Amino acid sequence: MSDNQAAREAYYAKAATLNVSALWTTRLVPPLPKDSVRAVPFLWDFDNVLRPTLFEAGGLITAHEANRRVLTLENPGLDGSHRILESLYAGLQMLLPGECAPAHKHSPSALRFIIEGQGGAWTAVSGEKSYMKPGDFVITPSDTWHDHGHDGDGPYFWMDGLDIPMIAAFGPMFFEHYAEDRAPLKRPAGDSLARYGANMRPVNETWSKPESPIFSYPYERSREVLEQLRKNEEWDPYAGLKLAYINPTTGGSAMPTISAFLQLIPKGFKTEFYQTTENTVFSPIEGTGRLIVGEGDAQKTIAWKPRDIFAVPCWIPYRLETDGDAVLFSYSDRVAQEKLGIWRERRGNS
Ligand code: 1HN
Repeated sequence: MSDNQAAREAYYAKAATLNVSALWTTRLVPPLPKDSVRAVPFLWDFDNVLRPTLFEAGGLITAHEANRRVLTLENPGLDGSHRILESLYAGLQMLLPGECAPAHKHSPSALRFIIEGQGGAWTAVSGEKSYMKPGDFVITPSDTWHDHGHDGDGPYFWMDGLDIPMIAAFGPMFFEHYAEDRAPLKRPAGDSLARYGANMRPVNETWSKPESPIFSYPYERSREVLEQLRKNEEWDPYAGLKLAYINPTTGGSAMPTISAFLQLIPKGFKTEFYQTTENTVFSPIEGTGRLIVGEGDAQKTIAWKPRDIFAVPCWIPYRLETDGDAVLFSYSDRVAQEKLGIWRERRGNS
């Protein structure tokens, strides 16, 4: 202890009253992410926890009354701050037949990943409906009117992924309700995919927005691509076969702040330990397996099955192993980190 410790303490107390602090008393920039990242690896069980808990809310509140009937996935390390990981929001939404989730828009961008549903539910984004099926990846760009409806049978469940914590870090949170429940339709269902989803584009149309012009990426088509590419048997030792959802006009990420992926890990394959600065949320679609995450005494094995949702924080070493063939959807903040120049990965011991 320094002999002028009391004087220093008095100084720090005075500094606080002047709206300054002494940098040398803080650990503002620790040496490694393990000292800055508070989120922990965690899995939410769909069949046994999320589904029944959200289904129960169906008897308590309508989608219309709730605006969005969503259970937010709270990372146990992040003190109920409505984040699944440092930079990402995740929720599970339920829509029942005949319900209306009314039109609104906001500055955060959203993705939906459909987990359960027998057909008939749709989301309308910027005046275009997309009918949703399990495995589909759907985007709602920043500041676009969107509402959801359900003309079919049985409950629908989807995961909502948003960049809310990133927008909150900058500040500009905007949210607006549309004057009516439904925003007007401007184009037929499937228009955006027809226009931009066949390796073609309307010849005199320009597209300069930061997000993909395609609202919905149907699972059928993405799954078929994995099946074709598996014939090459060229497996990435750290990921199996992993494809990114893109904006076809740029080749970059479908969303400007969130990257989304579909991944096939073949039967018996074990990915090798991998570290990345990106924060990743996974939802398995087909197959069962395990996430092995962390180092030394803190290493954990977390078993997953279809429809579960699990989160892997920044820079924690992890690997995936599967029983049979497995297909996983995931989303991360990779594209945002790349734009900021901070994205890193570590393969093996390099
Ligand atoms: C939102 O607008 C939706 O439109 C879902 O379905 C989840 C979570 C936080 C803020 C806005 C939706 C959301 C959300």
